[in-house]
Amino acid sequence: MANKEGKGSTNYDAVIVGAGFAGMYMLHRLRKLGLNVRVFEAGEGVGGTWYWNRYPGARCDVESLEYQYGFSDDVQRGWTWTERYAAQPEILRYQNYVADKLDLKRDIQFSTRVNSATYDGPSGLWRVETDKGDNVQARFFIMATGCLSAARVPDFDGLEDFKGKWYHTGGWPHEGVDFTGQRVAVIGTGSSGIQSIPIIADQADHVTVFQRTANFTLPAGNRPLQDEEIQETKETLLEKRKFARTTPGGIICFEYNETLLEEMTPEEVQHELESRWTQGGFAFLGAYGDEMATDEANKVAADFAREQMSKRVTKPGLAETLMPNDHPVGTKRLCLDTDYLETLSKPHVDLVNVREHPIERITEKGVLADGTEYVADAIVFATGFDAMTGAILGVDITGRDGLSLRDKWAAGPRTYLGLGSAGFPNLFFITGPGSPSVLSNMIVSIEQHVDWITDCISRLTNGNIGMIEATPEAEDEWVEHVNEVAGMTLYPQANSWYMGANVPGKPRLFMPYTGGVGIYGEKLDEVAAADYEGFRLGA
Ligand code: N01
Repeated sequence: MANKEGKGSTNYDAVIVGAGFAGMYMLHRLRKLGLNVRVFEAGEGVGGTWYWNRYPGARCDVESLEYQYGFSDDVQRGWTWTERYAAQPEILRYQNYVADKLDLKRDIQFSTRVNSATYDGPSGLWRVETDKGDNVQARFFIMATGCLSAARVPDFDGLEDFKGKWYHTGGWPHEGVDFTGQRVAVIGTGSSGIQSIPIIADQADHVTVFQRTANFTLPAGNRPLQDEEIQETKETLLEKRKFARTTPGGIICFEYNETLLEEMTPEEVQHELESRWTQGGFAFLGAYGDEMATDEANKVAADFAREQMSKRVTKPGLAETLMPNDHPVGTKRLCLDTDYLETLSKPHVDLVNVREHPIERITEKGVLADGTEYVADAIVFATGFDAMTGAILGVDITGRDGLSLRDKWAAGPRTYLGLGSAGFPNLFFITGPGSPSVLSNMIVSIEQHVDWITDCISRLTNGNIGMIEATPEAEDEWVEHVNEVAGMTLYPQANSWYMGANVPGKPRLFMPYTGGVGIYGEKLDEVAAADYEGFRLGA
């Protein structure tokens, strides 16, 4: 199937958009099939999320021994992590190590953004156009654009008047920013704000933090890794990854307790909450089986979390503003921090609650909220992303019979298994909406999808089958199932980016699949074993 014209031709077997973890592994697998592949990447290097998010304090919230590829013993043995939670520079170095080891960069065209992709029915090819004037064709078109890659600065009036410098955490300058001696305004208290504020406050003369929603945060407990645990992982990683794929979150450093709250004694509950809080990370959301399912059970964990958080706040009167009380714990992404709450108690850091009185505008000198102008030399927008659909719909995708994906998804994303969408033949999403994705260890979910897509393309190629497309019926059923399962959890209660709630006008629906990586993987296997049931295979 490889294109006879070879590299440099405008015809490819597959075009992949994005060279983060997903695009890199997809490229590797398709090349192994003998396909001629082109990857387009907007950044100047590989890395995706970890290429763009260079803000101070950027760190993964999944442990590094698990947040790495698990498909090659050779690759994993050649890399040694240094910290329990790797910082962004180390993860980016790792990605470059993998890209070089597998010689991936020769098939990646950097500094190139894909503008549009149009399916041509008669030829069965996708025509892909980029901002650098490329116009290429490919049988398979694969979106490896990540779930949190369309950075969003809210539409504040007056930003163009601001005389200082401003930054978004998701597009941080590569040379870094030195805030020494400055007054800095930080807008947003999600993971990015909570990670960056302590480091910014270490440098700046004064920091004003604008908080719209107080978030649950727990100490990350970061530390250097010990030689023994590194070695143990090297010996067992590939085996452990098989097991990770059977778990709800693709993470094995903790287990979800399936016992319901009412079946436990108060002492047992306290023990579970305490030990998981101390462990740090998402273990806290698995203290008992109904923690994310009922308000009553969740409240016990939320009260515990608030109590622990309060202990860390020493500035008089501050704790009340910092206590999250408008959403169940875990329904907005849990934050892991290092010294966040302690930092807010420092004399040169002020917290402004903009929940009741939203930011009115940006002025020449700073930020205006509730009639007060907060003067700043620099503004940091830690305001998040148009999550899960933003990067996909950032490309103007047109499928069969002129169907626009933007139109089709106007009321919310519709996919079959998060992998494909009816009306868009041979288009695959890696960790698309409707798959576990952001509720899991992303690399486990990426590998799950890439392996499935590779097997699928191999089946098509070997069977001389030109086309695969989700059927509308299978898609309708899957969308309904995703909604139904989300409805069995507390997740839809929060105004979160999982729900699209952070983007004005975006349809509100819970986008990831809450059924878990293991159950979802069984479904993927069944579909493939039934010769891609729910998809139409054609000439
Ligand atoms: O973005 P967010 P993020 N006025 O959307 C506020 C992953 N990640 O970049 O909550 C005032 O969570 C907004 O307020 P509200 C991780 O999955 C992981 O921090 O919408 N405030 C919120 O406080 C994470 O969840 C890591 O009311 C406004 C903040 O901006 C995801 O990326 C590190 C506003 C945005 O928080 C996104 O995190 C970083 C407005 N107009 C990110 N608009 C780790 O691995 C928005 N906000 C640890």
